[in-house]
Amino acid sequence: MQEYKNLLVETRDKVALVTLNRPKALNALCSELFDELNQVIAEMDNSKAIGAIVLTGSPKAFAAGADIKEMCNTNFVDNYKNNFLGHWTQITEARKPIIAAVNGFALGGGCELAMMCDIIYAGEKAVFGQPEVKLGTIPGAGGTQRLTRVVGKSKAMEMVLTGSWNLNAQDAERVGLVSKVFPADQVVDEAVKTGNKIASLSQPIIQMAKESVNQAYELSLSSGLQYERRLFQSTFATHDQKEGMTAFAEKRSPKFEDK
Ligand code: CO8
Repeated sequence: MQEYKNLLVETRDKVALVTLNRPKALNALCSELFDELNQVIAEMDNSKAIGAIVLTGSPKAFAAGADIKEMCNTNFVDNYKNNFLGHWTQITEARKPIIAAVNGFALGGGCELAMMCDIIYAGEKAVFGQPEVKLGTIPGAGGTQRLTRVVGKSKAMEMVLTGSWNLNAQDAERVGLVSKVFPADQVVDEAVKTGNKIASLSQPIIQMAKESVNQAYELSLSSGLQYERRLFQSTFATHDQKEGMTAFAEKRSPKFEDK
């Protein structure tokens, strides 16, 4: 497997485990790290051997935000011309499910990166926050948008406007930002377990299910329901739908063939 400067990549059965690895900067998201992340996610998304991706950081920090030192002297015109952060949301285009396993700080871009994933598991000491206003800027990759849709206006405003009001793991689970909280040393293993459970199912069906859930953030209810129904109907063109339902009727485990 290719070596990366800011990432560690390993496979665990059918799951790619991608670990942000810039410990001295608490995994601050510099451009090079993000380029590598986009590259590895695209590669895993296209790998037949991989059915799900787990993204994690260190015990102290999932990621403490975009790299402040790298961006502090950039200017508006260059950022605008180069569409700064434009490709940082590329991972949301992955077809395979991505599970964030968050320990420690998930601040600023770190919180936004976790929210770009499909499922978030958190360790008991995880902390989610959007401190950008304290740096004289605002969230730039979903902190005012994805966060608001999940936690609602009042909590999102409190987090974004004060910059110091953070959600701990338990509160993040209560409001639905995080789906489960685990002891810190178990969160990665639990995420990998869930990833392998997903990877054992039919990949085209999982892909359709992810695509349909994501439309809930883009479409009106009636359009979303229509989209869902069409994809549901499409599943009946697959081998795996026939196999899944036949196996149920025959009281045996299905053998999905990803077709
Ligand atoms: N950028 C660059 N370096 C960082 C960052 C960061 N975001 N966070 C920490 N570091 C560095 C520190 O400078 C320090 O380096 P050094 O040892 O060379 O001085 C090292 O990491 C360790 O950090 P601390 O000594 O500060 O560790 P503490 O345990 O004392 O504090 C904190 C931990 C509370 C997390 C603290 O480091 C902190 O407040 N960090 C900044 C958090 C922040 O403001 N994040 C938001 C950044 S702006 C942003 O994310 C914009 C989002 C844009 C979109 C991104 C798309 C995904």
